[in-house]
Order: sequence, then C-alpha cells, then structure tokens
Amino acid sequence: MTVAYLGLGANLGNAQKTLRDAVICLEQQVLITVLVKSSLYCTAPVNANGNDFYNCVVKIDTMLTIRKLLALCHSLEDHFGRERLYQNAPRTLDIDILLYGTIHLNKNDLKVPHPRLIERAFALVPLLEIEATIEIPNLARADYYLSRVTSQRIEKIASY
Ligand code: PH2
Ligand code: MG
Ligand code: MG
Repeated sequence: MTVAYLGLGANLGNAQKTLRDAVICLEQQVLITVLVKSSLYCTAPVNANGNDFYNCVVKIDTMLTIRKLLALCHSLEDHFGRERLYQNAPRTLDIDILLYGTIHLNKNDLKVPHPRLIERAFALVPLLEIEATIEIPNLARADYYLSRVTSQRIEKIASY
C-alpha cells in the first residue's frame, strides 16, 4: 500500500459538484482508500484563463502502481467530460498526482512530486490543511514554500 496525494481542479461546468462527485468515484475504487479530504477552495486561475477554479486535495492509500493510478486519473477526467484543447485550457476536471509515497519520478509524461506543487497556492494550501508537516521528497517541508505563493488568491469555501 502506498500513501499518495491527489490534487483535483475544475473551472468549467458545475465545478464544485464535479469535484465532489469525482471524490466519490475515488472512494468507490476497490484499490483505493480515501483517507482524508481537504476543504474545497475557490482559486484564481494560475497561468490559465477562464473562470475561477475549485480545488481540493485528497490523501489516499492505494494498491495501484503509479502508472495505474495515473491511468485512473485520466479515465475519471474523461468520464467527467474533459477535453484537451490546449495547455491549461478551462477544464471540467483535472486530477494530478502530487505525491506518491516517497517516489521521485521524472518522465516526460509523469513527474512526481508534481513539479509545480510548491509554486501553487491551490495545491499547497489544501495539501497543508490535511498534512501540516508533510515533507516533499528531495525538497523541504511543504510549509516552507507557502510564503512564496501569498499573492495567489485562494478562499476556503466549504469543508466536506
Ligand atoms: N490548474 C492548472 C493551471 N492553473 N489554476 C488554478 N487556480 N487551479 C488549477 O487547478 C489550475 C490552475 C493546470 O493544471
Ligand atoms: Mg493540473
Ligand atoms: Mg493534469
């Protein structure tokens, strides 16, 4: 079993409902146990256009390999109508693997820890809400990076 953290985001359609439904889908997976869910946050788009995003982070325990977990994330994105029109286009659902155990992977199609995790309030703040002292493999404690993202608008809108 591996503990992993997934970042979910959406800014197209009924984004709040999609995030909640996507977390339910994760909870229904046989090979995944959802351990902790962050609050939902409303966040300003970062290097993206379109509406404000809703974001959250979930902590899971999983028997899936990192590749199978990535495939599941993509299939859930497809299920919720994700279209990949251009980079960072508005999306109905994005699920990113932020951390997978202590793995450090740097492939073209999969980089874990997520390389932009420490630059993005919409990932860092919900992650720290559920794991205040978490360390990022090969880097520092996640809270160390918070002071760098204070200019990014983020508002907690609902605890689950
Ligand atoms: N995702 C991106 C790019 N920018 N901005 C916010 N606020 N939330 C996101 O989930 C997000 C983003 C690429 O995946
Ligand atoms: Mg993303
Ligand atoms: Mg993604």
